[in-house]
Amino acid sequence: MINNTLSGWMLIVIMMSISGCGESPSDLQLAQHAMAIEKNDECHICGMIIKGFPGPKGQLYKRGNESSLKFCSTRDMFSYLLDPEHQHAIQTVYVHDMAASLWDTPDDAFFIDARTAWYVAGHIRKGAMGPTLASFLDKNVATSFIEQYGGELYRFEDINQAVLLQD
Ligand code: CU1
Ligand code: ZN
Repeated sequence: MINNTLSGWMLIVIMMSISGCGESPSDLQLAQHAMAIEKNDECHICGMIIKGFPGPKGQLYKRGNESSLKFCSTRDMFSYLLDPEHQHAIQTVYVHDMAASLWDTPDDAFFIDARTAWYVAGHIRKGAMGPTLASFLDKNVATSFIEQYGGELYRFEDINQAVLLQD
């Protein structure tokens, strides 16, 4: 009985420190985790239902936000992200690691940090909106993707409108 009460209190104390009681929201380390793409989620750019289309998806959090914007394709995500109006407000960005996924059914357990991912543009595989960026955690996997499907290798910061528009 005493033990139960004690551990109950400890749990409350732990939970208070996790949720950061008393801090202002701007001080909080926001929980901007990669979320699963749900059945009815629509692409923030084109409005398509995201699920059921091939190719890697993206999602991002704007600074200070706790819900992510989701995109049907890495291409639509980058066109949002490269817009000068949004660019500086973006905090966290995720894309699928296609090494761990089938192209037609990307697995939401394998979202990775988009800023450190490797990208292939100009390959022959199609995403939800046609040509798209294939995204990978591992450079070697990206390179073998190129051997099979063509295209060129890019880092996050090298991607611009011209890269997005190539097919
Ligand atoms: Cu679309
Ligand atoms: Zn879209």
